[in-house]
Amino acid sequence: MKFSKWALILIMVGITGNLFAAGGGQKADQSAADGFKFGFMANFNQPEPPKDSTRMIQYWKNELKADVDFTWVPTSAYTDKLAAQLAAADLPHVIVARSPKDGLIVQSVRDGLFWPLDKYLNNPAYPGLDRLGDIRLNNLKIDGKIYALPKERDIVRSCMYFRQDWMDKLGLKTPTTIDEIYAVIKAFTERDPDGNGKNDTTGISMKGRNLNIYTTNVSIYYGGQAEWYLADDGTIHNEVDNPSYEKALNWYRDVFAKGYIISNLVENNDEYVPFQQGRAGFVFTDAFTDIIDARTKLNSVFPNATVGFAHKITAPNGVVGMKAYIGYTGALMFPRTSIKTEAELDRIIKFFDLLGTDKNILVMRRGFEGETYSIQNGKLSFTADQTKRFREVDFPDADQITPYYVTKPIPELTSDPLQQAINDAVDGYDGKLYPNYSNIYISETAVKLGSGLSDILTDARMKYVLGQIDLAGWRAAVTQWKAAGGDKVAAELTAAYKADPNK
Ligand SMILES: [Ca+2]
Repeated sequence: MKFSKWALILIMVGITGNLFAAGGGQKADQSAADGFKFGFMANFNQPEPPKDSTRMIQYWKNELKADVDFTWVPTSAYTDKLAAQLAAADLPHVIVARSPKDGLIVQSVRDGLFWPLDKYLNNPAYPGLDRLGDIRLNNLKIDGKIYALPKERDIVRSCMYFRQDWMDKLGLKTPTTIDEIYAVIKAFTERDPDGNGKNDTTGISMKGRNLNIYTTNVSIYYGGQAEWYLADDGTIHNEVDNPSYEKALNWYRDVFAKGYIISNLVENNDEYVPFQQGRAGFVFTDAFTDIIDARTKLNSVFPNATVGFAHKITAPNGVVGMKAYIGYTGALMFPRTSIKTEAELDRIIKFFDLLGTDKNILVMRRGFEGETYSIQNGKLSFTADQTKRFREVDFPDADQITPYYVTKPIPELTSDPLQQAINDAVDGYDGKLYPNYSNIYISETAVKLGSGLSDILTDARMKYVLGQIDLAGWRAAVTQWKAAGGDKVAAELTAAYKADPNK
């Protein structure tokens, strides 16, 4: 069934009443097959905004029957543009929110500007949306409800990479515990892994400002959890309350004192540089993609050097775990100013659910078989040229407009064994993922105080690792931080958690 032009205009301007219900229950069930129009404001990263003639937009129009009126805004200008449009209450049916929990969006949600989506989630009638997963969706909650569909990204991101050629030379195995990590960085420092007869290498390279996030990682390797975690008593605590956190700090303090980490930790602003120069052989990271970048840089100096990685570290309590990354880069939101009725919302959400079928995910992820990928023995593969055509010509900025971007309907092969090992590690990760409860709930105190509050811990953490203060000094800083707002943040996160009917 086709809508008349007038009906389409009614939908566009959002003054329609119960148009879809008027067509009978049958009609509402036909997903997007009838063809319809909606407006969509999104950011783009390519040099030019995607044209309506691209394969991507033609696919939406011809195959998915969605005639979308896009407003493309350069990523660098997007946040200001969205703020202006929000202030004017002039929004299309769908918008990208680059930071869907920043103050302006949270206030707009509390003012009733956006539709809640909870009724579509964990709902068997929307199997596509179900693929987005609870971790991502929980991280989008505002006051216990979900108002956004995540533009999904990986949740499994914490790992470490190292000079595999040094490991091989010294007879070391991929580390599986914090003590084995220690053995690697000790050997990289003390056993001349580059074989030049000089005492000129060390273990860890790190940016000084990243000590905070990689103290969390080591705390988890000692059995801790994410930065803000749910304790057994049902209240939310900061990691500094977990005994594993002091163990992690002591680990770094010892590593620094022994010289198993770069000596200019405080000033170092680029963890790649000592690694690339062959001065350090081990790097913690929260992005698997860094491994490939690091290898490229390393091989520009040492063409024969090889890189390995580890991501599954077993804590003393026997648990393999890592931080759950937030799992999205921006999200799609649905303004009430343009979508006037639940029936209209149903229709648009059905479209985004339809994007979540295997077939449509594959199209938005890799394009078309024979053009930008091929399938052999049930596995998908593609060349660098095909990827370039997909990203720059056929499906430019596809990752800005689809919720589904890291879901792989078909296993994917690459010709690079290291990249393949990374893909397999991410896809096959079966350890624990610890959510950060400050991603799920909002503390007004944390918003108000911003980074000024965490600076207290950041300063003390570094001083303790460098040996400039003792344990009593660290604990005094924790007490100071709690009094300055840390306790209040914990209380507010706990209250929000307890008030959440869907926790
Ligand atoms: Ca040496």
